[in-house]
Amino acid sequence: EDGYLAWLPYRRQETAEWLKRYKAYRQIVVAGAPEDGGAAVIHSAAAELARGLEGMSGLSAAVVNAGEVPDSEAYIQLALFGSNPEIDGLFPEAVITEIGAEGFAIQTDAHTGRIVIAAAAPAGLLYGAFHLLRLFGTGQSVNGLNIRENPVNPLRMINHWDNMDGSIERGYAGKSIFFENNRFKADKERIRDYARLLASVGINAVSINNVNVHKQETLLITDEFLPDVAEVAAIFRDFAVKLFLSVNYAAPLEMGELPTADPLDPAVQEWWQHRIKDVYSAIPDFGGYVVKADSENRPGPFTYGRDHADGANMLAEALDPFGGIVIWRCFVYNCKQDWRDRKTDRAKAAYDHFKPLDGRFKDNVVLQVKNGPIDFQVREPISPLLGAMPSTHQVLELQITQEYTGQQRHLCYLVPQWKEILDFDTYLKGEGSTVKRIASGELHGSRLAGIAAVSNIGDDTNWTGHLLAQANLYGYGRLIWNPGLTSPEIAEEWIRLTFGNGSEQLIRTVQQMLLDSWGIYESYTAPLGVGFMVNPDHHYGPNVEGYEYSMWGTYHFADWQGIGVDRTKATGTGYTGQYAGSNCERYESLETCPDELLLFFHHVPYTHKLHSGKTVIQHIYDTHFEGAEQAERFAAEWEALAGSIEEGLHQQVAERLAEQAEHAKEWRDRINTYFYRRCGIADEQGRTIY
Ligand code: BDP
Repeated sequence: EDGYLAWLPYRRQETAEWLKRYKAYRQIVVAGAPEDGGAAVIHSAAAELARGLEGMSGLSAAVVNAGEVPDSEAYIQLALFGSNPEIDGLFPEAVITEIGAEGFAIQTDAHTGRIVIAAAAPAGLLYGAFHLLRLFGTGQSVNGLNIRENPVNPLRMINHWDNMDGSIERGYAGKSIFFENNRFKADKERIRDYARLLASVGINAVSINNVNVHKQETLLITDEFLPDVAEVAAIFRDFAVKLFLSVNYAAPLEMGELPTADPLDPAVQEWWQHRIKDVYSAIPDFGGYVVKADSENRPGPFTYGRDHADGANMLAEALDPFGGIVIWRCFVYNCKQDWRDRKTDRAKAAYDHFKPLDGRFKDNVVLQVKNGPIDFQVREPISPLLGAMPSTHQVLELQITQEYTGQQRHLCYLVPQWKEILDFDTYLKGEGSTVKRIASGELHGSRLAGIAAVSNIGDDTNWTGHLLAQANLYGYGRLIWNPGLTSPEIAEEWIRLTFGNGSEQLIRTVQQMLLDSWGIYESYTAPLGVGFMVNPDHHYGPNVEGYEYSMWGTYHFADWQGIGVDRTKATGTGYTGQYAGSNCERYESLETCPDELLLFFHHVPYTHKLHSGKTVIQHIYDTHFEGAEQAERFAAEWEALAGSIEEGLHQQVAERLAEQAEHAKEWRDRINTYFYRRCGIADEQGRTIY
């Protein structure tokens, strides 16, 4: 056992009860598969069912023809609506209309015990198959099933930050599974396994190269690499995942083919049209381009005095005839700012750049907005840009890779963080204008919408380095399919599928560890929403002043009297003014600003009293002592599970948890000592501060 099979090991179910319940289901029948590409997706669905049932039951299972199963036997049937009148007859008309392009219905036929998975299109059958396997795998009843599911978010995407030299920007689990030595990897088996993993949690789109597009990756859209891109796209296609590429905005220039990349120059427009035609002849269902422009030294339309709408629309125009889209990132700010300047606020940048452009983007452009205004910190407020452009399509961007949350050496289950983000009320259209309704496109009636997130996988055998970090990839997919699922539910599913149903103690212990982990990580790192305090560049480990005198715009302004960034309208940068409704006042006022974000919005004395009743400085001391203790508790709790998990798996996690416990102490001591020396205020409990 090495974790390679992730949550799809289809472990042999040990109990007699399980076998009694499910062993009848060993034959899979496909009714009415289409001739075109969809047949491959249905094949993936049927093959997965056979594989899963065989693994779990320890008995043979197979895909068979309809005629081969006697009517009296229970079997699993995959069918597209409209392909078979008998199947259509099983579902009320209303159900058939309710199921969208990617949704599915699952029903148990009371007479025969047959389970029917029905959908409007092949992708739905694939998702339905994985859903059913999840029910089997977590030991739930399949009697009288009456399930109807549609994904809440239309675009459910993973962004890879993989470079063609094989490295991964912000990757913590080995090298790229796509590239090595500036080419595609010859062996693509692993990509196929990855595509299965993605499909199993409902992901439908993937971009395979870094948003920072360097010289070699610029060539991905040329004849040199299009055959490889097409091969990879075909693998993903079998699992209903659409392929996208990140492109270099200055490609025509960098490839030496034109003297400019000005989006309003007809030669540039023609150049892109030409390229895009080539891409679509290689990959007819290509998704489109992801673009990071005019950000962190990447080229973009600003060079030519054009704005982001000019820039995005030019690409959109060229993609439109083929049904492609442009995913234009809003992570745009001045990364060369003077740290002495207290008025320029990086947090304000995305809103200031993009909000005025609302209504100017073509209909096949979608803006990708990071969840927070700064950069994937353990705690940030919600980006005020989300939902603030009612006439523009938007997708929410999350980060699965744990760049600022312990780099997959620390345990940090991010689903609770994402849930908070999705449940946040923006008040943009009155009460209930939550981020999840913005992301899904519902709030503004947006055609292109959804969620994208930066991948946390690499070629480490267990995909994510830290085995328990697999729960973040799993949880991301499950949560964006249905944001109504809870963090404990998702955690429990993942644990049961990964480790089996054998030990209740294991399930409860790991579940609680996952659920506590984000809060614990937050407690021993940067306090009260202030962010950063990490080592520059690689971002691992504590360094309170690592970014304090740099040009990246990420400061905490700690001095001997106080700490925090004044972002109020009254006396600060005015960032709070970007929020709608009562959020603006809530953050503006010290009385109502939530404790956990206090230092993001306000500069306060160390003696300022939080709502919790503690002073800021005592809160810092307490949380850091407690956090380090909790990290130690993780290691001990995991130790106690030694007998109930395969040794290999147990060992992997034990090593990481030991490192976390040690490293949490370093965090504790560096942060506590820094603040103690700055302010000279003793810890009320007299603990050792160095
Ligand atoms: C930051 C990363 C950087 C990325 C950038 C981005 O540190 O490596 O290039 O975000 O999102 O979080 O473009």
